[in-house]
Amino acid sequence: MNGAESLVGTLAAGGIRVCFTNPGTSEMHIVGALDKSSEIRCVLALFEGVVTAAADAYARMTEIPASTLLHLGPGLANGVANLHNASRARVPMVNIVGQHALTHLKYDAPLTSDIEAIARPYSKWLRTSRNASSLGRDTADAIVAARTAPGQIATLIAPADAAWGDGGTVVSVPAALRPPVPASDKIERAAKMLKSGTKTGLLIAGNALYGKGLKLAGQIATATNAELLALYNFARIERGAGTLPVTRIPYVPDQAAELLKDFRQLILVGADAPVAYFAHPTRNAVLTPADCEIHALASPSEDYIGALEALASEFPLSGKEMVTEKAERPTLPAGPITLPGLANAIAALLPDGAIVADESMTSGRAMFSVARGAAPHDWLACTGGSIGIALPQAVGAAVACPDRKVLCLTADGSGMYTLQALWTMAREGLNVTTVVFANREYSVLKREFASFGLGAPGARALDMFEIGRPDLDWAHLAKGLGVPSRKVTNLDEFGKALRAGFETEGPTLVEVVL
Ligand SMILES: Cc1ncc(C[n+]2csc(CCOP(=O)(O)OP(=O)(O)O)c2C)c(N)n1
Ligand SMILES: [Mg+2]
Repeated sequence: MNGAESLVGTLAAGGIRVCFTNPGTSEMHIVGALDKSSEIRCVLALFEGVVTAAADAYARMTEIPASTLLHLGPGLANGVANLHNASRARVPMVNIVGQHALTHLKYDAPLTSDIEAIARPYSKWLRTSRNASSLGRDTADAIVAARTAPGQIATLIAPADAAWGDGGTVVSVPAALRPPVPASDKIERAAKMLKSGTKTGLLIAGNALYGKGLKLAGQIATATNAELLALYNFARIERGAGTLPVTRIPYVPDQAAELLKDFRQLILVGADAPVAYFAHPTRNAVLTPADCEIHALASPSEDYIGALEALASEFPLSGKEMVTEKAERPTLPAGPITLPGLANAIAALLPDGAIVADESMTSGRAMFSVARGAAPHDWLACTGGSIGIALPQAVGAAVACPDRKVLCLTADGSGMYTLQALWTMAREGLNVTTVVFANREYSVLKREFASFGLGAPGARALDMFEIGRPDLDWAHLAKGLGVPSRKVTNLDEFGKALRAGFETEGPTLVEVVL
């Protein structure tokens, strides 16, 4: 077999079932090998930023890496912003990036670039294959690296002559190893902190925010009165009626500091200590009080669930009932569009088991808390602050979980970075309902400008914050990309359109004119 066939065979042998792709000439033999493989579903996206965010969300929902297929340096570079978000989400991912035949590099042909230099900042594992006989082994190593806890981005650069050359073999991939449980002194210190009676937060991340991990964290919180916290930029949280309440630290630094001001102890499980997204000339970057003791119970490369199991064994519930979110669906609002009204409508109509990909920005600040008592669901956030994630995230979540409804909440500015995702939703018939909050501006940037005391923005600044003139017509853009859509101007229409979206097979889009 040729190298490309060994690459694809090894991906399949390593349990990879999906490849989000945007290939080019240098990847043709890999395309040929994918063409013959019935084990890997290929999902084409029309921009690489869609590819990488879709692979990210797929991994958030399945804990299994997706592969990507990207064209040389420029293709990879187009995908880098959402690779940044994926690296912050700490997900597993196997990128396959084509390279010219090694014999071709000396010509410095137009598409030649330093691919390793582009990949390095976002790849915990990076290798350029040398020849066909090494491609299978390199692919297996990439999968092992991607699955190394908590999940890593592995980038394999596959030269065209390695792909078309003979002598490839499919290499078996060892089962994923469970990461190490933190040393006992780390667990003992956390237990001591929790027994002290001081106000303590358990700041959890990764797989501690859903399933077994969240239940264990909830047991500890119930038994000790600690509060479960998540960073604003969490990857995925299981929430809604019957789930364990987790408080999200707000984005706005003053609000975050206010929330955290009484905590004297913070125990981190896979999470970083909370800091402001940006520096400010006069405000603290660190969001916890100066005298707050911070202890990393489990670092990102350790076993969060193992750590929580060990800690929970010190805190039996002893008959105490776990506090869970009460079912609380708001009544469906009517009348003019308001942000609370939109939040209530979404919480009222959210289907059981929905996945919410949230980049609602300033329009959605209240949505997360309003939906706490809605039907049980998973919520995906933007982990790295690089906007343009939610639409492709919805693609990845829908491919990962075809039996669940996906709600994509996107602001109009953010949505424009990766609106090509709508085409993939249409092409693949994905059950995604997209809501676009069309406020015709980069609203958050106006707020940021004000937060620096820069006064009223002048005409040139306003031109950088306002995205009207011309107004984006999302309903038409969606139709042009194959997604049925509606523009709504009041809450009655919004409720109807949202409900219809959830009931429709395949994607729909609702443009909310604000
Ligand atoms: C890749 C990237 N480019 C630029 C920015 C800077 N930025 C942050 S928010 C924002 C605009 C957000 O506007 P929109 O999505 O419409 O949300 P709104 O603030 O209007 O609610 C921009 C340009 C960024 N975070 N990431
Ligand atoms: Mg906007």
